[in-house]
Amino acid sequence: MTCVYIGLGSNLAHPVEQLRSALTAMEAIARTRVDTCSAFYSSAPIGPGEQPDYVNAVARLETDLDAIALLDALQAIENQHGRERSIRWGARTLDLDILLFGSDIIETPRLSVPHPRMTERNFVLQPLAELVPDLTLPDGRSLQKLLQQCPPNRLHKL
Ligand code: ROI
Repeated sequence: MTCVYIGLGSNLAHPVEQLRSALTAMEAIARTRVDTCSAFYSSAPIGPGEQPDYVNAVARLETDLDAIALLDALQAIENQHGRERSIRWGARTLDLDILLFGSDIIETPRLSVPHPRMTERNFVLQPLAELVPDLTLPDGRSLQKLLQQCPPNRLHKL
C-alpha cells in the first residue's frame, strides 16, 4: 500500500457538500482506503478575477493503485461533480490534486508529484500539517519550514 495525500478544493455549488461527497466517492475507489481527512478550511481565492472563497482540505489515502490509475479515478470523480476545465485557475465545483504519492517523484505530462504549487499554498500546507506535522517532502524540505515561508492568504478552519 502507498500512502497518498490528496488536496480537495471547491468554490461552487455548496463547497462543503462537494468535499463531503468527494470523500464518499473516494472511499469507493478500487484497492483504496480513505484513512483520514483534515478539518475543512475556508480560504481566499488565489488566481485571476473575482471568484468566491474556497473550501479546502487534505485527505490521506492508502492505495494499491499506481499513480496514473489513481489520477484517472480522481478525475472521474471531479467529472461526476460537474467539473469543467474551460478556464485555467477559474472557479470550480471540485478539484482533487495528488499532492504526495508515497515518497515518489513523478514528472509526466499528466502528473507532477509532489504537486508543483503546493509549497506556495497555505490552504494545502496548513491542512497537511494537521495530518503530518513533522512531514519532510521527497526532496528533503520540511513542511514546517515551507509553512513559515508561505505567502500569507486568508485561511480559517470551519
Ligand atoms: N484558491 C484557493 N484558495 N483554494 C483552491 O483550492 C484553489 N484552487 C485553484 C486556484 C484557482 C489556483 N485557486 C485556489 O486551482
